[in-house]
Amino acid sequence: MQVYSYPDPGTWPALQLRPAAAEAPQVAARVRSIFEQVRERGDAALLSLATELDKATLTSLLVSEAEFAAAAAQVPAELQAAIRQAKTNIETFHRAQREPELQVETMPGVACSRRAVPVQRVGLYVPGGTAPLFSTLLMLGVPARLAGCPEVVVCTPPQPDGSVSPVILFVAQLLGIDKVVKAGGAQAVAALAIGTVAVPAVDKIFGPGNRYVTAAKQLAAAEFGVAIDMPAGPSEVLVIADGSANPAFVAADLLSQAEHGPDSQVVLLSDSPTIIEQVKAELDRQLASLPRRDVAAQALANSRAVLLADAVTMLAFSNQYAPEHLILATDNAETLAVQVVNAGSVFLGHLTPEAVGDYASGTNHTLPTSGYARQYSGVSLDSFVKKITFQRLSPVGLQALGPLVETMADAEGLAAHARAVTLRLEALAARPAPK
Ligand code: HSO
Ligand code: ZN
Repeated sequence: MQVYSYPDPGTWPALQLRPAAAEAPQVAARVRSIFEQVRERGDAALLSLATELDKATLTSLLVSEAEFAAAAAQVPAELQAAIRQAKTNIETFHRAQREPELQVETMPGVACSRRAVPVQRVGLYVPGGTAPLFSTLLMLGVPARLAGCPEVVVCTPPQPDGSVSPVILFVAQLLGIDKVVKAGGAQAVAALAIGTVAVPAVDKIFGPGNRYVTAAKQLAAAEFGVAIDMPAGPSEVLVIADGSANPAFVAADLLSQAEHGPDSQVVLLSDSPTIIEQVKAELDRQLASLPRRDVAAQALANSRAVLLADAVTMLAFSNQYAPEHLILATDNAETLAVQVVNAGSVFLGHLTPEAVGDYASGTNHTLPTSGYARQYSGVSLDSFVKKITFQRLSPVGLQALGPLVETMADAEGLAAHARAVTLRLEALAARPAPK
């Protein structure tokens, strides 16, 4: 981890560059070619890409009933209980996000309303590979179910033996999801966007993934008329640690992001040179005992510690970086939190590791990365609904509003618009007056 001391704000953008950005053009080209293959050969392309990229020879793309039936017995009771509690917490937080139908009379006789309606077909991408992230299925499946999305399809990469992690299947069953497709990476996103025999095309694709998945989602959104939750890419965390921080806790938090992938990024900001030194020492110490130390070490090589003058400067840096996860490892976290304007999810104080949000506090872990926290929110119940507006005019409403609309339509030179009102006003005028 490189240390930068009191860098001039003019150099901050260079320090805030995400490692993935540099390779974006090659990734985009590869993803485009995968979309072509899926478009041309459908399920056959998914099967051959599973062999090529996941090293899995599949007999079927869909998880079978027998595979579902065998799943729960392979999940230890303790893990099942933890998953059930996490599901409850995520449900509690996301259910509270429901909004009642909005009904407003803007003028007498002009009734406007807005109702949340579920996105009808959703595709949930669950990362697999070296670490099958069943927690992601909870984070996407729970709000999809609460929103009432009628069709839910899960895609997740097969393991080399052609199976899907039993924990993922256990969670799918808990959520009542029976369509799980053994497809990962850009090809899964392509299938969800284009549709194949095994994989229905969907209206919106959700889920985090590596840069191929992220690039595929962006292509799906740009050229295939599919919505995406957000460009969620390699995971990242920024920790603001002042003199009150516990260096071992901070190092553990940094490593918990670093172990996600070699392109993950972790950033440490501190106003204390001592804390930076202690965290660095802890990183070395803790790294040695991690099973995924090779991955974490590569991510750390791309990562930075920045010594800054004070809390105000650290927050300015963080807001400019717009981290996916922001940990405020300070005694006065609440005071700092008020000043956060760009971040996906924020973890306050010394006892709130990012890991609790990744699994079970109740907040969603599908969050904007790569600086998109400047304009995107993380996944929430809202991500699974559209808000449809309705309006109805009574005779009184039309008589009040109609003449204004005629005037405005005339002024825009749109005579048919004006006539749509005029004809109705004339019909009203011709009616006998109500007794
Ligand atoms: N930190 C990841 C989510 C995750 N962590 C899943 C563990 N499992 C992206 O926010
Ligand atoms: Zn994580």
